[in-house]
Amino acid sequence: MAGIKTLTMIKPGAVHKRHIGAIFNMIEEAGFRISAIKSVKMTDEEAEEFYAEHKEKPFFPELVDFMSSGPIVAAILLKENAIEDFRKLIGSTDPLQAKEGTIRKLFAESMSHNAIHGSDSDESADRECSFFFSKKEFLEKHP
Ligand code: FUP
Repeated sequence: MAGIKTLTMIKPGAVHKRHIGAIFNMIEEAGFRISAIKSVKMTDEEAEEFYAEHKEKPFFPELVDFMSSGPIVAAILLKENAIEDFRKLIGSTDPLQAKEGTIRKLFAESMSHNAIHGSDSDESADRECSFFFSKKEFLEKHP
């Protein structure tokens, strides 16, 4: 069975533009429960670790610079079929390709400054949730 949790980050550009409330409103309206939430400013090293799978990509330095340029809001979200449903809600990585009404279509500035992150698999969700939160900081199940 597909897992019920995913990890999101509201990225520095969207935080700076004061879109936190509007984005979490869309997330809750779409049926996700916010199981844990925090605001942190990542160091370069932390951003490198979070995005380690992209280390060899040409966009990696820009991605790391951007993700450590200001605070982000990290949250664990719970819903049946969380990974797939959340990726539908946020839309394509490139906002030009993202469907109308998706979070990236509404709030992203560009491919690299794309407003929001969503885990791409249950394995990534486990790793990413543990990256930001200790086990006692979040629920694994709907209350
Ligand atoms: P996504 O899972 O939709 O966040 O997309 P990816 O894992 O492919 O990309 C991770 C991050 O790298 C995204 F936030 C955007 C950035 N990226 C670029 O800046 N340029 C690219 O060509 C691809 C991804």
